[in-house]
Amino acid sequence: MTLLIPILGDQLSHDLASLRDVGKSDTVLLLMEVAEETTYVRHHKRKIALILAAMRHFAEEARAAGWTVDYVRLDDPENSGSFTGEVARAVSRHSPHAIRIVEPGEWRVREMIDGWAARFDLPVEIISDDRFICGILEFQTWAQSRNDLVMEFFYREMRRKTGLLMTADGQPEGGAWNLDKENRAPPKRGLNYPEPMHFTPDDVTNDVIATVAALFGDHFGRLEKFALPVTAAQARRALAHFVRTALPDFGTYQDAMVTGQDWLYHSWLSPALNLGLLTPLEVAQAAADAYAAGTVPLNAAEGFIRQIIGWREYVRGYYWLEMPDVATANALEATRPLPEFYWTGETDMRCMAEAIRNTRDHAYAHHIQRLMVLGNFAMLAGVRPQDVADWFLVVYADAYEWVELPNVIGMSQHADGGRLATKPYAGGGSYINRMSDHCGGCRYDVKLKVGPDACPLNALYWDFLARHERRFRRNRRMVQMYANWDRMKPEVRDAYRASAATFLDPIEPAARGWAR
Ligand code: FAD
Ligand code: DLZ
Repeated sequence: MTLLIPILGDQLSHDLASLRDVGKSDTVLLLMEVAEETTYVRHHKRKIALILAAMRHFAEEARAAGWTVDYVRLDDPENSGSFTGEVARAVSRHSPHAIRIVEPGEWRVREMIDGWAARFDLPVEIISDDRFICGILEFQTWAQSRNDLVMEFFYREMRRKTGLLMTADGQPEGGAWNLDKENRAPPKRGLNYPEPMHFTPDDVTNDVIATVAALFGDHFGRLEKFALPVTAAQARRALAHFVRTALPDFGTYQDAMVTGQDWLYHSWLSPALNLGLLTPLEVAQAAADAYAAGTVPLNAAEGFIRQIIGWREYVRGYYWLEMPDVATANALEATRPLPEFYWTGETDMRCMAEAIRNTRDHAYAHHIQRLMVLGNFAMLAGVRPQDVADWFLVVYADAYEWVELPNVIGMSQHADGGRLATKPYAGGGSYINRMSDHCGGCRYDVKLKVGPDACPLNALYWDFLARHERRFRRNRRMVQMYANWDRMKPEVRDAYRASAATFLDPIEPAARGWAR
């Protein structure tokens, strides 16, 4: 009697639910490097290297722990290229009596797995992924009990559930649930930015890097200077390093952007978290412990914990609640193709060029770059949300559809019509100028409103509000914006709209084949 346990590339946790309460001697763990996963979008080279390196290290560690591991490499001449094809070959090799697997992160893969029982004529047990703090059904129950899906209320439930930053009598530590108002400081001169912990690739990782360079050399992004953690032990060191060096200032400067500073006080832990090298609970607990020890202030600990047990859990629940329709949602009826400069970085807008450089070099950009620079421009310009979603899925080392899609379609493009965010995250040049040092060195002048030398975001912002007036005018959170628009003379409004069109019309659309 053999039990076959497939472990997917983002399930690299030694305490995975499928591995509990099974005998090692009659179980085979199956890890599969497959072309369908490496190319269903043309992922950033660094992202593929990270996942394959982490998979190979995980397999080595599992073998050392006494498991029988069947590992299929990309260069195996018999490799069928898909999860289903590789499970079929493993079924022939091992004749299992059953298959057991933790639910996958993506709808696409769930549909594949749902077909396995009939296809292989075997019992297939699909287990909840309890690395998440909130189960899929638990989120659905919460959502059904509410008129709207406000993250803040979900987050409070997660604080109560985990007990993180809660007093003994069930109140939020410090008296307030959310200290975001303290977390919007612009960058100051003279700040010291810590470097995240870098890890020198070992032979296993170098072998993967060579394979990726050979097979995926024409994919977007840099592979050089790969330094990400690829094991749970490394990821734990990276977490401890972050808590010590960056977390104390994480809250205050969470929304800041500085030219040449690619991480500021952010953790860069999302790649490790999303692979399963760290659990959300241990990451959040480390921040709470640092607060309890007096080494980080409350606004930092609370702000960071909110991202993990609030936003991260919330978007995962939202994904499974809203799929599959949310993948094609386009409430603002945006039709423009993604501009080519998202791939080349060749734009005079310094904020955009800097965010794209960071993305190309590290498969990383921090949250405000993703939301208020790259996402904001796409939404203001009316780029088709599915083009935007493809780009985000390709370029970030932490991008899996369950977390990328809600952030793109819901949070950044407002393409779900406001189900996730009550107001579009739209900003003009003055927002970028306040929160970054980019505008000083930009070829465009942020103080100019219209014309060829004006920051394009200024006209794009008003053009966006004008285009979507019917939808947004009655939004309580946008009353002030429309009051400002109403106060403008008609010729000023026309000048904004003409300036936006003059900027957008010549933009070159992305060449086909960058993403898919
Ligand atoms: P930190 O700023 O240090 O935050 C700590 C952790 O909180 C992150 O590691 C992450 O796990 C979690 N977190 C913070 N914000 C979010 C959020 N909105 N949703 C989910 N988790 C969050 N995150 C991904 O993990 N994968 C994606 O593909 C992804 N795509 C995004 C696309 C857009 C348009 C936007 C606006 C955000 C996206 N995010 C995504 C969320 C967020 O930007 C990243 O999690 C974060 O930048 C990762 O860097 P970090 O680890 O340094 O984060
Ligand atoms: C993203 C990715 C890539 C690039 N390659 C693989 C792979 O070869 N084998 C694998 O098991 N997983 C890979 N992944 C991650 C999967 O796409 C991910 O596990 C599923 O989408 C479920 O979230």
